[in-house]
Amino acid sequence: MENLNTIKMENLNKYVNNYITNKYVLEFVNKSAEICNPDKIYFCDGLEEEKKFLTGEAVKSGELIELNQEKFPGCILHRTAINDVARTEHLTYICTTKKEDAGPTNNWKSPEDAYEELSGYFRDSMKGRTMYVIPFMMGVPGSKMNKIGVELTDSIYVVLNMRIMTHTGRIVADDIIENNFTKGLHSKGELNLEKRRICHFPEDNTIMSVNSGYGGNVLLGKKCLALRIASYLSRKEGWMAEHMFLADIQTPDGKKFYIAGAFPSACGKTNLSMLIPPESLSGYKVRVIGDDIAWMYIGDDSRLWAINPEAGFFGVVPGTNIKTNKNAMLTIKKNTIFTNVLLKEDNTVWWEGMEDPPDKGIDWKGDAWTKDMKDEKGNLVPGEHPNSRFTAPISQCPVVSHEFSNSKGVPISAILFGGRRESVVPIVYESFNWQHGVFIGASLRSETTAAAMGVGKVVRNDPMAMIPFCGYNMGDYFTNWLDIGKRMKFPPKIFFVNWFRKNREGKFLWPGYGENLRVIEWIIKRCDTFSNNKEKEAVETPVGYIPAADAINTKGIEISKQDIKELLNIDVQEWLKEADEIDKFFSKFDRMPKELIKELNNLRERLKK
Ligand code: OXD
Ligand code: MN
Repeated sequence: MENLNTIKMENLNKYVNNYITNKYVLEFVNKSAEICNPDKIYFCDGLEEEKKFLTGEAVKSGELIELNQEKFPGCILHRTAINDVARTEHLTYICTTKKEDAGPTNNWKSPEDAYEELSGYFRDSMKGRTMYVIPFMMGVPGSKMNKIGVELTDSIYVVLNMRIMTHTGRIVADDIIENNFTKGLHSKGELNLEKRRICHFPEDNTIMSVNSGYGGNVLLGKKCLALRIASYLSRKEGWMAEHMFLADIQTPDGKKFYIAGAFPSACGKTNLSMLIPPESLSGYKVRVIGDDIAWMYIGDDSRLWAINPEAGFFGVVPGTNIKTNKNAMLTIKKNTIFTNVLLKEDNTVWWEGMEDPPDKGIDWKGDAWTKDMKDEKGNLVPGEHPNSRFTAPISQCPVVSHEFSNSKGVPISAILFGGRRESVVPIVYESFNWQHGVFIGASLRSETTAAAMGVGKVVRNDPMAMIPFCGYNMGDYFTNWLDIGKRMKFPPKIFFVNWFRKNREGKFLWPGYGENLRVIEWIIKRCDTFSNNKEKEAVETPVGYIPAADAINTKGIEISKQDIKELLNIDVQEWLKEADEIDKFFSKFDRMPKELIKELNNLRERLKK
């Protein structure tokens, strides 16, 4: 093989199972091997036998625990290091030549400095280990949106996750044309938090991640490629890469609506995308297309179309149970990787709320655990980590939409932005138009969750739920949204939803979960161009349209008129303060589009009237 001539014999001798001939891929492997110095270089083919073989290796080394195969066929458990349980946003960088291209919301390093620092951390990091080469594809087979990457990693956990989350192996390798792929290099290194770095080089189409083994930091197809690198590319190429679920909703009279929704991490995208309709709305069918990422483009019909570039769910475990999300529970009964949950004595898994607690087990840290164990403050010790996860194929979900594998994607009727807000923000409101909708997305604020390490619980600005994931200057990102709007004749309507509003006693006002379909029903009616009573169902307020008094169907739930009123309440003084917070955030940007400043001024004027 001619291409192999360029590769040092020393590295060639390490090759196992190589079937790749693309010279650029081999060059990348070779160069990375020079630095990381693995014992072996194994080319993943993605075949079923390989999964068995790698799982066996990882079970032998203790990286994975095989679960009870009768009760959980094909399932395994992994425990991360205690200092490595969530995305580390403060150690995540966008490395562009000019600092202003990363913008005020990203950590920045110059590519030169970053490569130099990283080569130190990667030096000999794979000594005594195998480097796994994973060709992967983000997208839907046959879609023109697809992107290809090659991830090199020293973690079998990563290989097995990537097999679920993306399309990997031989079926992908043939599609790599020349140098047209994202290069991803990952090493667990020493899992040293001080030396952890998740670096993106959008100008070089490269990602480097070191000293972490946590999914969001190391499954490089997901947040790193499908959001950060893809968002950068989408700006150049005129499309959008978004942190959104995609759901297929069928009304009782058979109409179809596809909705996309951007909520920050751990705010219920997975639950909403596969919810079970309550009895009084049982004529509806909700089917999932995606739970985390959407790639959106303008179709020939001048509407916005979307695909889910992922093949798996990397879902949050706590709060998932038969009552809150039966479809997720059925999805994760087989071929699932659990991370940081409790291991029971019968080699099955448990987490708070899943079912009655076992008497004892081994907790996520690997320590013996009993159900009445308390910490120094007298609180019960949880068996699982608050950001424990499941990785499972989307195809296993009982309500997977057949559109999941449609390479064209689906036309979007409504975009939802959502956040976790105890007060101020009503349960739902609708924008006046696309530009105002972009403003609503850009001013999204939400309480932080356990999905990111070390941010505490605060309300933070999280435009379009993309603050941790936008791979370039967010001012330019807003301009991209506005530009896309200008290019569409039939843009989707844009809404904001907030399931988390509380009353004065600190209790949630809205039951949430499946009942959220009641709000979705109102949204759908607003999007239905053939519905003749939509005007009657909404009231104009300074922040947008809200449902009229009886427009949300409450048949079958106990909720007082007063609570509904509170859920829809817009307090002018609170909103003026909200506008000040938005203003403070917007003023960080040199590149804030003037249209959004105008929208902020308009909001203030409407509130003052
Ligand atoms: C995720 C996240 O894992 O947003 O999806 O953290
Ligand atoms: Mn996410």
